[in-house]
Formats: sequence, structure tokens, C-alpha cells
Amino acid sequence: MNTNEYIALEERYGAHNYHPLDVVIREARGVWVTDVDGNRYLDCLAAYSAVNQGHCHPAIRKAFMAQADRVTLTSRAFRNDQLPLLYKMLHDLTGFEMSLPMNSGAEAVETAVKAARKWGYKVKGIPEGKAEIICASDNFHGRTTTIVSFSTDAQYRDGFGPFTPGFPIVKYGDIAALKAAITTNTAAFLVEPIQGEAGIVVPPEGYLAEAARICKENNVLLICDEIQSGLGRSGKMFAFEYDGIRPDMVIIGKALSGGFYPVSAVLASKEVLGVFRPGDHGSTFGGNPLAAAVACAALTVLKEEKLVERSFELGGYFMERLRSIESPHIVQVRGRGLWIGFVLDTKARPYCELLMKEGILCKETHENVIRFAPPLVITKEEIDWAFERIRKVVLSLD
Ligand code: IF1
Repeated sequence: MNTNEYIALEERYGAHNYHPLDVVIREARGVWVTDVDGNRYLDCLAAYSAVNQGHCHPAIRKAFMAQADRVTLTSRAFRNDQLPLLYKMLHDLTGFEMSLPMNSGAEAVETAVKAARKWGYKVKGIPEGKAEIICASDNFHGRTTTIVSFSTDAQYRDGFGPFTPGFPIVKYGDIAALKAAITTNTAAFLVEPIQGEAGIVVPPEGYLAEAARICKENNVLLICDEIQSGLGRSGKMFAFEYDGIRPDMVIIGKALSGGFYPVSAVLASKEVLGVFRPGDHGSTFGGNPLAAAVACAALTVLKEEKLVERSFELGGYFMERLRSIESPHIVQVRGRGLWIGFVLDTKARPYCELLMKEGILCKETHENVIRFAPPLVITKEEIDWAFERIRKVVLSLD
């Protein structure tokens, strides 16, 4: 079958909840993907940062295959010999006392919401039914009904109410607004250290540090959603490190499996995750041995290949090159590490389509932002290769 035949099948039998570029990928290795017609592309999206380690990383694949031959799923009714190793590795890598494994990012966000609420009632002493979790404007935390309840994007909510109450919204980056929103019923503040979906928005200098201080002062938990920003994408293991802080809860996903499998987790202290008693929360697949083995391998690759440092250095280099393009259409080039928002004064989609013809896959967000977020294994030469094509496309349109 060729590209058009696959697209026809998909359009006919699949729900139309996406508007993908018309490239049908058959294979991928590292930063390169190949479509069903044999065209090769450099992947500048990296599956929204799930493949930070590169597509089909051989070491993760090896762990995946070996574990698939032994046992894939036990349920949490029984124990397995892989999950304890993941717990230990997450602890050693991040310093958090405990973690709780789930599958998708949204499930881990829901887990953090439940933990924060229960902590609010049982530890902080908030009256039953009154707990609030403050969220930021333009956030993206997933697609469940509770999570879209605190989205400020009309499309993500339209048609999906009634919504879950208890999530006041404050302007992202605005410390005074956060301060004003905190009450004695505030259990937590949930925030992305850098907002991905909003267009790779880096908050004002010191925002998180100040937020952390205010949260501590008011006995409010600071929850950082690092599902996209974490595990090296921002040039640090976690984007919150730029502010020298330690959140009370951190949510990770995506690159935790290097793209092999949905694996997510919530990291926190014993005081916070300790609120869960047997039966309070769970998941059939969460913490399964295949997921745990894959996650251990994916974290090992991050460490051994120094992908965090790579993201920091090559991200700076890529950003500097992109900033050198002189075009009236470029409003701003922003981001951290290999996570770059290229802001245009016009629709970004046509640029993405032209870039695809040049052999680069990327995705627009919010109409006028192109994000460049290649796998962190990308080389300087490959960045140069991409840069020449990006420059050509940007200068070709007027
Ligand atoms: C889609 C965006 C990226 C996330 C943060 C939680 C989740 C995500 C910070 C939920 C997921 C995804 C989902 C994907 C598009 C994508 C995305 F544009 F929508 F924002 F990456 F930039 N917190 N982000 O970024 O994780 O449940 O999906 O595993 O198509 O919805 P999930």
C-alpha cells in the first residue's frame, strides 16, 4: 500500500480527532524516520519528547525483548521482580523518597491530583470536599474529563462538561496572582516549569523559585508536571532545576520509556505518597514488569549517553543558529535545551508542510509556533543539516 491508500483507510475508519501531516511512517532509527514510500525525514518532534533517547534505541529494545520473553504483566495483585528495581532507580536518580507508576501522562496527573487532595484532607486538615488545586492559564496536563476541567483552552473543554470543580486558575508567570489565589483550602499548585503546548513558554526568571517559597510558606504542595519538560528535554534532568528548587511532587512520563511503551510515574515524599492505602488507587497495567524493565533501560540510556548535557549544549547551539536567521516573519526564538519554540507572525502549518518536503518533520502549536524538539541523540552535523533547510524554507515564504 502507498501513502494515499493508508490515509484513505485511516480517514474512513478512524475517529478524526487529529489532523496529522500526510506522512505515513514505516520505520525509524535514532533521529531518522522513513515513510511507506521510502522517503527519509529528520524527526524534529520526537513523539512530543517521548523518544528523547532516539527511535528504537538498541539498549531499550534489548531490555524490551528480553522482558517480553519472560513475563509482561502480573497485575499488582502479585509482585514482580522488575518494579522494585525501577523504584530504586527513580529514587537514586531523582532523590525523591517514593514513586507511583502509571501508564499515560494524564493518568499520572490524575494520580497527583488524588494524592494532593488526600494529603490536603488527611495531613493539612482541609474540610471535606473543599480542597483546591491551583492551576496556571494555558496549561496542558492531558485529556481526561478532570484534567480538561482546568484547561483554559476552549477547544479542549467544548462539549465535555460538566467539569470537575476545585481548580482555580491563575495567570502563568504571575506570582502576585498565585499569592492572591491561595486560601486555607489550597492543597497544591500544579504547574509546568516550561509550558509545552502553550508554545514552549519559559516563565519569567525566578518564577518557580518564588512559587516554591510561597507554597512552602502556606503549606501548599508544589506539583511540577515534567511529563514533557523532564528527562533531559530542557537541558537539565528536570526543568525545575533551573530555579534551584525541589517540588513536593513531580510527574514524569513520555521519555520514561523512550517511546516503547506508555510509562509514567509520580515522584514525591513519604508524607505525600504515603496517603495512599491499599485499594485507594491503581491500574491494571501500571508498574507492570515490561514497563519497569523498559523504564530502567530508558533511564540508563539517558545517563550513560549523557543526553541531558547533550540537550543543554546542542540546544544552545541550535537556538543560536535559528536566531541568526533574518526574516521579518520571525517574532521570537525561545526555549531551553533541545526544546525550541520558533514563533512566527503568520500560520506555522504551511512552514511545517514545506519542511516536510525538505525532509524535516515538525509540528506547529497554537497556529503560529513551530516547535523543534528532536531526539536528544541528534548530532551537531544533523542540526546543521536541519538548519540549512529551515533557513531555506523560512526565507522562501513571504
Ligand atoms: C496529544 C501537546 C505536547 C504534556 C504535559 C501531561 C500530558 C502531556 C506537560 C499528558 C501530553 C501531549 C499529548 C499529545 C500532544 C502533546 C503535546 F501539544 F498537546 F501539548 F507534547 F506538546 N502533561 N502532551 O505535554 O500526557 O496522557 O498524553 O501521555 O496528542 O494529546 P499523555
